[in-house]
Amino acid sequence: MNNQLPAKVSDIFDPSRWRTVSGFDDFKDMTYHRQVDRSADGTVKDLPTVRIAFNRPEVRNAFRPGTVDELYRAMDHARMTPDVATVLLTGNGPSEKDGGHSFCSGGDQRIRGRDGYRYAEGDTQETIDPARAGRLHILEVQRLMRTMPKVVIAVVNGWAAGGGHSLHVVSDLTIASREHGKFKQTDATVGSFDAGYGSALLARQIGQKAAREIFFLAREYSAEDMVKMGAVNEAVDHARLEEVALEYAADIARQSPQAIRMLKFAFNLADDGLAGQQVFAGEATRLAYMTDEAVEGKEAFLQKRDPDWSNFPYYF
Ligand code: S0N
Repeated sequence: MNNQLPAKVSDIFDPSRWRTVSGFDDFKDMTYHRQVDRSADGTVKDLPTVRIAFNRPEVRNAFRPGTVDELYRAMDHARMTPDVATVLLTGNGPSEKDGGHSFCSGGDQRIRGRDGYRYAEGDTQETIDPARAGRLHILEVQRLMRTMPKVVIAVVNGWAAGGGHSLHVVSDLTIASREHGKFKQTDATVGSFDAGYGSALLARQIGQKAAREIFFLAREYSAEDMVKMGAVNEAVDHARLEEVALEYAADIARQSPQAIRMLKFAFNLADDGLAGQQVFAGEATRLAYMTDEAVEGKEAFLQKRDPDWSNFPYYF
């Protein structure tokens, strides 16, 4: 375990509360931290929250394909870490260049080509790896956030624009900085459109008229505006944003992990159609495997006999 105090990556990041997650030292565009409790005797204990953050404040935390690869890796690692209950998704900064605060401003427009996104600045049609060209794989991250059995909280410390706005929409909860949290759906302004969760799920959350206003007019909204619309859970003093996010995470960690999983998948089910049903049903099947009845079915097969269901009623 890497127990060193991490570097201070944002104005509200308290290094004493975190350790850098090892195995992710190659990250260029993201940071990945695990919450810890550091006792006076030097003992460091992991707590059940991770912090995944965009780390390109000079471009308002816009994502390029490499950023999305790193985001996916961190999110998937959090998904598979059994003692992690909550993921805080946020942005580092502010920008050293102009002091601007940002959560995420969506796809990096400097590398957008006619056929999607170049992998990096300088890539050309000739040099780009075709397997990596034109990828909109931020949608894979959205699906992972939506289906992972953990609570994802968008901690909106600055601008949430374009594809960054969609990431807050797909998060389970959103808390935002009262002073710096700003929301603007710029997709249509730059000829882009998230016609999936970013728009349709937003309409389910806040209603059709409000969602259409956000997309069609591309206006700027404050954290307080978004709380009134029902798109944000709470507007918080900027200095306390990360602390409040950790209070949310502590409350979540007090609940039954099984109950949280089932509730998240139940909330998703109706809006996600058969894909939502599949995720919910997978968890129900996993629970069923833990019953004596399911064990009897498996044992009967392995013992080459008929199953005996007599101990298992059809009606409770
Ligand atoms: C965020 C905004 C409103 C902030 O304004 P502010 O504070 O005035 O800052 P600026 O001076 O504008 O910005 C500071 C510097 O940062 C650069 N920059 C900002 N955002 C980006 C960006 N997205 N890409 C590249 N650079 C960015 C500025 O250029 C500036 O740099 P310098 O100092 O060098 O001039 C404001 O910045 C803003 O409106 N940003 C653009 C927001 C935007 O339109 N984002 C893209 C929207 N589309 C997507 O995100 C698509 C996402 C996606 O992948 C997708 C998903 C589903 C389906 C389709 C797609 C698809 O790709 O099409």
